[in-house]
Amino acid sequence: MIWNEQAECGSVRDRRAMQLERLQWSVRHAYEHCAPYRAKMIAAGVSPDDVRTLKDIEKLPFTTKQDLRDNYPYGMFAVDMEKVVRIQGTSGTTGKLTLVGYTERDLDNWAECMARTSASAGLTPKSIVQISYGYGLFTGGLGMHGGAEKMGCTVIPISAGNTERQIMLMRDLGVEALACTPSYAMHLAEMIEKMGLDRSEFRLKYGVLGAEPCSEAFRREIERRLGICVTDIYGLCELTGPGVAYECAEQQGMHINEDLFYPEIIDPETGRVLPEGETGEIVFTSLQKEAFPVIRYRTRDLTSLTSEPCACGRTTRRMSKVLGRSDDMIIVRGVNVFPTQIETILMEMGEIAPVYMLVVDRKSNMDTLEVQIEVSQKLFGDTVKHIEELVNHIGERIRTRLGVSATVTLVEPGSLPRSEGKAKRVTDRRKI
Ligand code: DLL
Repeated sequence: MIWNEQAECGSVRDRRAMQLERLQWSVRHAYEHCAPYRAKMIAAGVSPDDVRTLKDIEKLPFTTKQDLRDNYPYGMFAVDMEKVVRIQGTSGTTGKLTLVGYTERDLDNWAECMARTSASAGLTPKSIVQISYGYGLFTGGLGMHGGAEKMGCTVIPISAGNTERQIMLMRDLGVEALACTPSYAMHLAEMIEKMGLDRSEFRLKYGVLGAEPCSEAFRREIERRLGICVTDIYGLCELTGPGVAYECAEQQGMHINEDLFYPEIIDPETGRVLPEGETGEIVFTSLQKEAFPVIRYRTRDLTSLTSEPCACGRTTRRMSKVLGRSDDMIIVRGVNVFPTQIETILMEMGEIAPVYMLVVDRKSNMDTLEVQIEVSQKLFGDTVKHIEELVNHIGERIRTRLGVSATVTLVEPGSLPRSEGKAKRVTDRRKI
């Protein structure tokens, strides 16, 4: 189902004209009401009057996480506090929190984005939705909540945690859609199997799963184990939260809510704007945000854009699944490795549980990479010879595909930590 024909399926020409008008408003709004934006534009020798075409956006300076940190907590707000009705923040646990604000209209726009997202994932006003994203400063819970309620779904705001109770409610209430991170969905699937419950006792059909990178193979495994269709959703609190982009049933990348967010892909090293189709860092400019406008915000997320038509009928540009954050990328002896690349290899093996941890260390000035993988219960009782073969095979695939050698360690089922929110896939001991 399409929630907003005009915004999602309208003509591209009309959309570009609307984007330009909104971009001009947004840049002026930031310049006039937010001192750090004004200072940066003046230093770069540009003013809002210089934005005459969409391409002129490239004249504007980038905004980084550091700018947000330097102006913590209210320095980047562009309206009086009496207009700010909500504060949310990042899920990050290190360093200063990133806090953002919303006006009433910002919240309406956010709920609109999430209603589009929910409709695109298959939800209808009849759906019962279990929201297992965390509620609180993290935008997952309240973001999904606003959109699902706006579309008229029955919402269960259970938040993350207490997995057994989640499963009982899911079964007893006939939940049709689950909203949480992919890693938590996988954990729920494992627990359902462990509790000896049968899938036929559940009415689950859809998963609205995002907030962390997830390989295509990991998605398929969740779909198989829970018997659902999984759509990916993307966002970050700096821009609003979830709902910046969302997949449709075609599962061919995420449609960007282009009436509200203007995307660009840049080379993370040089800052040069890259042509469509190339992979780089996605940068967003908000087009209507009042309380917390963002101009060319560097997300650090690596992806690519396409404007190829999509079979669903939406005409918005799509971003591919996020490969990872440039700061999640580990560099092992000069080779760039993303957890999702290792995940793809592991998932192909079939015999291991989809739970793993990459441990990077430095011994005698050499980087080492250890891939710890949980074996499945079935394999746990298997012959030593078979297990050795499996270990060699995984190591070989990592070496040939990624060009880096790794020690593969199989660990007992259930021994690696499970996450109720975003999974931690890397332990980098070099930084300790
Ligand atoms: O994670 C917002 C969100 C909540 C998105 C629920 C989707 C679902 P932050 O806590 O600010 O906001 O973290 C934002 O998470 O820059 C990406 O690195 C990562 N991320 C978010 N969605 C995806 C996704 C929320 N679908 C950071 N795939 C972003 C990969 C994602 N990474």
